[in-house]
Amino acid sequence: MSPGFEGVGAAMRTEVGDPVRLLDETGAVVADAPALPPPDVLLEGYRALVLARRLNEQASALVRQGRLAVYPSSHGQEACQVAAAAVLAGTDWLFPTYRDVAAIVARGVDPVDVLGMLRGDWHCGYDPLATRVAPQATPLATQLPHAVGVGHAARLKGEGTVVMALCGDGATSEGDFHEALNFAAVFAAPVVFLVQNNKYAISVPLARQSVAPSLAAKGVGYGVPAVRVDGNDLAALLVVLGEAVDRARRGGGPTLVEADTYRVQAHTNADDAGRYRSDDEVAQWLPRDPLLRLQRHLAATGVLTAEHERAFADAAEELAAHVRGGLGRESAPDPAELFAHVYAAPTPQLVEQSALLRAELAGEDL
Ligand SMILES: Cc1ncc(C[n+]2csc(CCOP(=O)(O)OP(=O)(O)O)c2C)c(N)n1
Ligand SMILES: [Mg+2]
Repeated sequence: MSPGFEGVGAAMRTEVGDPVRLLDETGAVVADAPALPPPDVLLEGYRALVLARRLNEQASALVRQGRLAVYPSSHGQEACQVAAAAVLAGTDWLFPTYRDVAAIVARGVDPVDVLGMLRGDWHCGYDPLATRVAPQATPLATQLPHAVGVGHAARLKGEGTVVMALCGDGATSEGDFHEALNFAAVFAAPVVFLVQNNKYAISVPLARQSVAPSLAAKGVGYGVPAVRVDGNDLAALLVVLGEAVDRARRGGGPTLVEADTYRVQAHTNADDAGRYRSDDEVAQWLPRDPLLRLQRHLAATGVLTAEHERAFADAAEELAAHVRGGLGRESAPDPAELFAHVYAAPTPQLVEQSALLRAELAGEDL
């Protein structure tokens, strides 16, 4: 037996520990909690949550009005969305999925531009380089190796850039997730992987997705420090993600953060969640709502006043009106853009096809 060997039990230990939580469901600070973020940071975070919730509601309504093709709502996951954006510096990068519209907007990108993709106007309605937000990835986990590449390149150039890479529980079964983790670990890439474990991959529940002790445990095999956090506790998310970002910036490499949350609504408007889960299950999560929890905490500690609530509600309505106004206007995408940006230098075939389309659109006799 080699020195320090503690037995098979210790060698096999892959548990990451319970989710970090600072506020319980009533908004009270839990016993032995680490220091909370300052009250002004939490108040600003609550404002961002109110806006994110309103954005989710407005976008879902626009689908029903035929103004958006589809909307994967992050209702119930707004704390993850807000925290992912809040802990980043302007020079950092965010790599979002289709479900992360609220995180992109919390980072400061115009929601009308962001929602252009889900209206079907364009692949990406904002400038990724200017905003430092990668295009929303719909193929699961494909954004993760890209995120690691950007982080690794920044490190090689000596820049202090950190990359926040988002994905869902289902995406942790994809090869890209594992390759990204391994590469990030070996090269100490400054990447924070935030897995929003909302318990479903469309209709597939977590229990049919993975029997790993936790999704964070998947980091252990790659030597990536991993932590679980209550994904409906904005205070805990800000602390955990903030520490991971700081460590990455100092050259400490990647972190895998698993946020314990819940997809309150259907996968998208095209899904009927009633076919695979019970109303009782959903009802259990409603009191754990991230807005409610922080509101209770801030009200009980005298930080949140009625004036704040009014101002935040007004700001949320302003945001919703802006989204309605922008998406209410008909867009006129150029069909020939179909061929743009497929390759840095278009192939001869694409040039030819593009010319044919332009000629046809111009009414030329072909
Ligand atoms: C590579 C790939 N396989 C399958 C799909 C179809 N698909 C779209 S969303 C989804 C579920 C993803 O679940 P999860 O990663 O938990 O993210 P969530 O939708 O819950 O945010 C699947 C299977 C896809 N987009 N990409
Ligand atoms: Mg999921």
